[in-house]
Amino acid sequence: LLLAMTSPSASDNNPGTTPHIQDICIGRCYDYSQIKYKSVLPQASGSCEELADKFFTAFSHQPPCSLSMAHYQPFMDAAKQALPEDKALFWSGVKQLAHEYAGDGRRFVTLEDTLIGYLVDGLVWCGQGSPPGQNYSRCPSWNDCPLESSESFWAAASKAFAESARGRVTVMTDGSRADRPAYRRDSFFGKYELPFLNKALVTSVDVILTHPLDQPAVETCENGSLVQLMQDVTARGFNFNCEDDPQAILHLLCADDPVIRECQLVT
Ligand code: C8R
Repeated sequence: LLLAMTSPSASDNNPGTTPHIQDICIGRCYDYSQIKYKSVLPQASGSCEELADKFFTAFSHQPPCSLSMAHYQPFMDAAKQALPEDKALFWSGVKQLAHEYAGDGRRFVTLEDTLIGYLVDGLVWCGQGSPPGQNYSRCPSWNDCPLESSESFWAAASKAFAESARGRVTVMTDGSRADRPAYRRDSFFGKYELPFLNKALVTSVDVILTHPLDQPAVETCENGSLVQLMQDVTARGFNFNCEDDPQAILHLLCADDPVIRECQLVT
């Protein structure tokens, strides 16, 4: 057991490409367009087979460590949807809570509520030069190489999502983490979303700063990295609003932990 735990590198345990990845994408796409988001969001122009094929082609037969964002562009173009005004929700470090709040596109729309994110969220993929063109036994980790297949995918997807946001945009982030600030210029949000918001289409950036019920607030809307976020937002010409623990989020958190002291005060 000790040997296994101290063996060469933890990344050797990385899984390879998800088996049946193309079929999963096709199935998810039909679920998305026929059932789950049928009357929630405008649909994409490409057919499900075409989208799955464009995604698969983007990384197949490519070396896993040299995949640029441009490889995914044909997929992004075919899967792109118009976003409803005031609905885009970005997040950093609070994926699950942001998705609970978004409510499958009913309250807000996250990248995973768009076809581009929905088709591949949770999947693993990487290519290889030798047949069959996909590596099903091991994909590199994000630290192994700068342009690992799925990192450049999420970078391209985040950028496309930010470019289509209109009106007020919302970003949810965590102000209680000791290991990293709520806003970082090198997070996906800081690097691929905020800089690509369209100045002519977006009016304001509304920040929801959350703090887990049992953890002290390391940062609030008035201090720490939120000050830098305000500066970065206003420098681009957008209005900036920030709210610590809005009631709606508190109620969501309390649904999971109703007896905790903080939830006794919710009226
Ligand atoms: N976004 C980025 N990364 C995403 C993602 C997504 O929608 N969906 C998944 N599954 N991932 P983080 P961040 C994966 O530190 O860096 C968009 C990637 O593996 O919690 O600011 C989204 O629109 C990535 O490493 O947040 C959101 O607004 C982690 O999950 C930001 O970018 C997310 O890392 C979130 O990116």
